[in-house]
Amino acid sequence: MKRISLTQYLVEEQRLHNSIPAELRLLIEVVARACKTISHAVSKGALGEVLGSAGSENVQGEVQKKLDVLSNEMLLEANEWGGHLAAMASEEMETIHPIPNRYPKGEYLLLFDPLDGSSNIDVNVSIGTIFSVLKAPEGMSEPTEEAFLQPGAKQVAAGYAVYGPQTVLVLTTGDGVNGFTLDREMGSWVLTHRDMEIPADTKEYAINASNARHWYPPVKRYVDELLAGKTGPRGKDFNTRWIASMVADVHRILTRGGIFMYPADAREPEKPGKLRLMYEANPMSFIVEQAGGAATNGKQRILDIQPKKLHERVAVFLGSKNEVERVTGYHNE
Ligand code: P6P
Repeated sequence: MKRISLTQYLVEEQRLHNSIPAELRLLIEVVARACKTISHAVSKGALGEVLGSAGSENVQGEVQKKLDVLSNEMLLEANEWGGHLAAMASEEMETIHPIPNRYPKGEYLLLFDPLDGSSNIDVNVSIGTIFSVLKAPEGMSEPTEEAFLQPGAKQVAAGYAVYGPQTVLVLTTGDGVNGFTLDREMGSWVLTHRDMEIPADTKEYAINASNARHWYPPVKRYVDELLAGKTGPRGKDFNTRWIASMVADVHRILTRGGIFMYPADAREPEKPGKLRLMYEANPMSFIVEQAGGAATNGKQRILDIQPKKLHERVAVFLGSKNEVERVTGYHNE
């Protein structure tokens, strides 16, 4: 089988769709290279003395793992000198990260969750990196947080790397979704999942069922119907999976369908959900929609949401279109 590398794919995409100018290709290749170094560090585990906590907290008030901090630094260092970015933002940093004056600035904004699913690091369960690319507003001299607050529909690229039995990079630049498996011997990303598609129907759902008593009625109704299976209104049995690593759950859905839900619930009524809009929900929603799926916050399309704050949270229902539309319909009744 002829192997197509990430670089060859990006060059051919540019020829076909004129959607990947040289600066964006450089950005994607630099992020992909950083994901290779993160994969290497993650796979060392205890041998690399990178497990455990860093003894600090992030802006979310979550304990940072050593690998969270390491991965964040790897992405910052890889991207700040290339001249393709105006600024960066990360789940692990309270404020935006401007490009140091000693380097040229570019026209793109890069947002990322450097290592999502950190609670799984120490127990050797798949984790991942999520990234989102926006264009900096025209004529912006010094980037501000406001420059980042664009609806997800404005993304020019989004992707994730899942560090599991294989390390796979999944990418969209607006013309479908493609996956690349890391060939560790050659150190190259090889196209292995061309034009990924999410089936419109599914028998598999992902939600943390331990929160069931806190769910609002539309979610309770939807999940109760799934639990009723063949004997209930859905007329078929369902299966459940919850990896507690969004990247791994989304990758399963891109590979074989399913619906992923992290709803708002009564535990903290003022909190719209757990997942972050800018660097978790938006990139994953762009990818899911490009693969023929759907993504809402229960009420509206996630990509249409106008962000108000860099680290704002959002409820997430994404995956197989017919299931996302059903549970969203229950919210809008
Ligand atoms: P819970 C990981 O911390 C994360 O942000 C997502 O990757 C994951 O889907 C979710 O939180 C898991 O949350 O409440 O089940 O631990």
